[in-house]
Order: sequence, then structure tokens, then C-alpha cells
Amino acid sequence: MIKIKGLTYLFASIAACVSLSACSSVPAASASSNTSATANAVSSNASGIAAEANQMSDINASVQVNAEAFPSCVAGLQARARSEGQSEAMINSTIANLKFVPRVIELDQQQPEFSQTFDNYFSKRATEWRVNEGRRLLKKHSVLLNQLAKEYGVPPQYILSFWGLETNYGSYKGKMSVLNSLATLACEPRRSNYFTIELMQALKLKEKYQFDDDTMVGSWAGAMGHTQFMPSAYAKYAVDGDGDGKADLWNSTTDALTSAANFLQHLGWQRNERWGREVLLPKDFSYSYLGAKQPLALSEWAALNVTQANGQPLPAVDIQAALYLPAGHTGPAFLGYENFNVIMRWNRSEYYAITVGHLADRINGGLPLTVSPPEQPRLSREQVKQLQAKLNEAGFDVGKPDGVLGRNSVAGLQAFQRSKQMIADGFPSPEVFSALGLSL
Ligand SMILES: [Ca+2]
Repeated sequence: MIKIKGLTYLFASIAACVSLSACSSVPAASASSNTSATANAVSSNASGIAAEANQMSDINASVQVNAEAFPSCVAGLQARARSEGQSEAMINSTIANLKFVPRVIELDQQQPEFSQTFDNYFSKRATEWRVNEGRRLLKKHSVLLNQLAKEYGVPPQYILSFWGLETNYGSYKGKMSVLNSLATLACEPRRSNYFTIELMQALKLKEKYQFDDDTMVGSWAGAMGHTQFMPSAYAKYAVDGDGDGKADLWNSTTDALTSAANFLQHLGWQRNERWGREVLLPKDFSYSYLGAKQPLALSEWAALNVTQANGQPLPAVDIQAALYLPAGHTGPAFLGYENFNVIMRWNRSEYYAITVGHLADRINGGLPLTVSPPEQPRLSREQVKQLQAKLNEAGFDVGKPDGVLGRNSVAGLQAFQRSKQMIADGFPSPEVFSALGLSL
């Protein structure tokens, strides 16, 4: 079990950004609506445009290099398929006819210039439409969903929430050729190994189930069907729920939802446990325990005067929970239980895990968040790098500035905040930038 979970985790972490929901590219931020920051917003926006122009010319060059190398790469893929015992028809017809797709390289290499705020992410995904549609589908598919809950231990609202977030309940499953997308990425040196394995799996699925090319469509990175499974997940966890002899994640809702339940069970879903919950922190909270690596028992959180969002005490249940503050101390606070970690194995994003959990609660009749996510400025990678460099200069070691606020950066930021008697939430707020002598 541990081994399976370890392997799955590896898969999930590599594949974190490949499904439709995971990382839709983020457009460069428009000028800030905060008038006091207008001058800075204009100048950072201008440098953002310049950075974007450089990025596009790098991407165009990369597309050309990859296009030229594609035919010889395909010959290599044919040899690989032969060594794996795939049929001559597959090698000489399907693989021989694979096409290079420039758009896939563009989408793969476009680094968003600005980070996404929690408010921006959450409000686009946990929408009233998704809540209402989820509630309608909860009734419509109640027999199947209750059966899956019994067999796999995953309650109906969670399966619906994944389905809603991945493909809008199957209304948008992606339209790109999975084989061509995977071949294009397999021939791109950066993650060639991973995508070559996924391509070989996709070819085996095609052979096993006799899928035609019109069926095998998905996201630009090869995620497929109602719940956006990569080929290796499809091969391992897809289930023929309706019993027609074929696990078809595009055309059979029963197969797709059964497969999602099976996948979640294998990722370690805890039967009878929630994902976590929104909580309220007391005014004098110390923020000493923050993030996935510093969980406490629920009773310990209760002893720190953390309550449910409605002010009621936390339940007296013996489980571990970690605190997440996706928008800092002015935004909502969440405790994530073990199932939060399971959701992160599906898609390694804290925003995603909170959104899956909250949408599931709403579908199940729950209320909107008690504390609404605040509107916050989007930070560019360059701004985060400057923040990291300043923290290093000030003696709070956060490692080499990379523009990404990882665990070390958050810990360093908290230490800095404590040294200035600021609320130590580890969040890169305008106040933090200002205290470090940086303008936003
Ligand atoms: Ca089936």
C-alpha cells in the first residue's frame, strides 16, 4: 500500500499541471485597481509586457527546434514501442502518423508572469452554477453515487466536486488529440521521459479498447475524459462501471465516476472523514503551526481556541489537521485533514484541494465561506524574487530567490514578521513589501 501510494504520489506531482482544471494559463495582470499603487502598477505592467515578449520569442524558437527534431524522435518512439511488444500496425500506422502540435509546446512553456491570488482562483471555480448543477446531479445520480460511497468509501459530494472542477461535469472534456499531444511532449526534452511513458500507455489503451482517434481527445497534456485521467492512471484505475466490457471515461458517466472513486480510494481516501473545514482563529493567534508540514491533533487546535467557522467547538475526534491560510490572516482559514492530502495527490495545489473540499460541502447543502477571500494584488515572479532577496539580505535565509514562495520562503517570511512585531502569517502582503523597503 505504501509503495502504491508512493508511486501514485510521484505520478500526481509530475502531472500536477496537466489537467484542464490544474493550471489554465494565467494572463498577465492588468493594472491594479488600487489607485495608490497606480504608478507602480503601470511600470510593473510595462516590464511584464516586455518579459512576455521575450518569453514568446523563446517559445517560438523552441517550437521550431522541436518541429525539426520531431521526425527522428518519432523513429525513436517506434523503436521504443517495438521493444515494449506493441503491434506492427500500431508502430507503422498509428505512430508513423503522429503529428507535431506547436500549440502544445506553447502551452507547456508559457510560464504565467503573475501569480494567481486565492480570490481569483476560488471565485472562478467554486461558482454558484457549479454548486447548483452539483446539487441537481446529486439527485440524478443518487443510486450510483450511494453505491460508490459504500464500495469505495468516497461520499457522493466529493466525486461530484472533482467532476465539476475537472470538466464542468463532463461538459468540457478537451478536444485535442491525446496521442499527438503526448507525442509532441515526449519529443520535447524537458519532460520527455514522463510523456514517453504516458504515450506508450495511451497506445496500449487504444489497442486494448480499440478507441478511435476521434474518441481519444483531451487536454493539451493528454488528460482524458470526464475526470481528466492521464493514460497511466487510466490504465491502473479506470473501471468498467456499467459492465459493457470497456472502461470508457469519455462516453460513460458510470465508468468515469466509478473510476474516480476507485482512484481516490487508491490515493488513500479516509472513509467517514471530511476533507477539512473552514475555521476561525482567535485574535491573539500566534501562527506557530502553519502549513502541511506542521499538523496538530484537532484537540490541540481546540486548545489554541481555534473553532469551527460558525463559532462552535471543533469536534472531539482524534485526527491530525494542518492549517492553511491561502490569502493570509485577513482571508479565510482552513484546517486540512488527511483527505486534504489525498486531494493534493490528485492535483498538487492547495488552492485546488480547498476548492474541491468547499465545493463538495456546498453541493451537500453547506453554506458559503464565513470569511470571503479578500481581493489582493497579483505578484509577479520578479516581485517575489525581490522579496526573497531582501529577506536573505536581512538575515532570514530563504535560499536562492526563484520567484516561488515555497516552504522555506514562508518560514523566513514568518521569522521576519515576528522580528517586526507583525502578524506572522507568512503571507507576502503589501505591508510586508513595505516593511522590507520594497514598493508594490
Ligand atoms: Ca463501460
